[in-house]
Amino acid sequence: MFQPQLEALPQPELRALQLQRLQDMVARQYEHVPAYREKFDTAGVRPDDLKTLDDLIRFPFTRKTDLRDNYPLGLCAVPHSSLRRLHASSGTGGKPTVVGYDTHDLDIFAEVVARSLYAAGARPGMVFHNAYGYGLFTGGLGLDGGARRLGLCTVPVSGGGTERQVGLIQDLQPQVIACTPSYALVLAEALERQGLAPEDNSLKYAVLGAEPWAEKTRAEVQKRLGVVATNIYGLSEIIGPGVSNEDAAEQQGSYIWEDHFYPEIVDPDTGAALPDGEWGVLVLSSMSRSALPILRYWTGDITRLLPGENSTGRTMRRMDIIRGRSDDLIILRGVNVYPTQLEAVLVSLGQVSPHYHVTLTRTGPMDELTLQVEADSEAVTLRDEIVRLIKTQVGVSVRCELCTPGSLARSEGGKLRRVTDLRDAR
Ligand code: DLL
Repeated sequence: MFQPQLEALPQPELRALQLQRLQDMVARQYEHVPAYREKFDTAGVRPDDLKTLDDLIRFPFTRKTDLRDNYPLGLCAVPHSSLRRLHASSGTGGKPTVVGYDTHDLDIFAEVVARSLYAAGARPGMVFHNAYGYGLFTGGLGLDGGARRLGLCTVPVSGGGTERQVGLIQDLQPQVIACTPSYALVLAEALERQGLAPEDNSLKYAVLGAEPWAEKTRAEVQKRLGVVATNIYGLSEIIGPGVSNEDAAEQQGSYIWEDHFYPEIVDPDTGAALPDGEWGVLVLSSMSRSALPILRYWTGDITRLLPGENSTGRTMRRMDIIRGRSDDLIILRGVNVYPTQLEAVLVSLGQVSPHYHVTLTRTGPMDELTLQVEADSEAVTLRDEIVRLIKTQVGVSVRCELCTPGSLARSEGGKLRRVTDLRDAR
């Protein structure tokens, strides 16, 4: 552990710390953020109603629309002159979401990312190939700050320029790499094209996140890059990467750094609290942020908290992989489908590359899902096999098109949009 005294804090102390930090946060929000005061008044709650952790459910959610309605910095709880960095989401329609950090927030950011990198296998003195985008996206600079805190030597290569990345990996011999899982596969392909076997590269640990990925993809990345791959999760509204990370020796769910981020799982339709172990929407409160304290943020990410003992001695709860976003959910003729379920089927087949694209169309009242995958030949039997497996394992009928290897869009280091929904464009 990077900070054993905190990561293994006895649970009663952890709960007491969380309560105290949440109480401080709602008091600050009520006093310094008019939009929160209004939300609390509308919900009929006051800061001193938060007497136990169970009282939290009486407080309102914060949603992406709250950040947009208060664009750019209306939810900021400190004078703007104390801000030291701004990040922004790319904003898929509408205004981007801007998040501000003061010195204290940047310290927390570095601390939780350092814990994450340590859990992922990184150790001081290692060389770190950071292929997350530097810039307004929190990935590049976020991992960078944590790596410095941990004592790594960072190669800030950022996203894109795959051939150059391969050259840098060969020349600078990094042990740790961070990028999206889809980009890890692109790099694996590029290394293979150069005739480099997995054991011929220096990489040992891969820290992958920023987009949903299936467990089967982990096996693929580990095999083809010769690494131990762990999941890093986070979102800019809460801090950026480093809300949680798996332990490399365990790979059984990501530890949420619960002294800073308070997790809840709620029903996607009703918002009602769900017990540990049940799948629902992850809701997070950033308890110790000073510039942008966010209460009960509706992440839209579907996961569950993993109950039970762990093998690392940490006392913080773990979360499972993100099955998808509540708004990524494809409802196809009444069946709920997450893109990662289709991905899992493809990867299990082994004969197709794990690059795929989903297009949703509507003919009359019927929704159609067309899955494009890359395969070596126009093998009809392979196409039929994919359709059959998706029918039996996911429960939906889809159309499948085989495409020439290399023809589908690749990740350039950023997030890859795998679904095009044309159903409303009638
Ligand atoms: O993606 C922060 C990040 C950077 C995380 C680098 C990990 C590594 P945003 O751009 O605000 O922040 O996007 C946040 O991305 O709500 C999830 O839907 C998705 N996401 C992030 N990490 C994972 C993951 C960064 N490990 C949104 N698995 C989140 C699945 C993820 N989805």
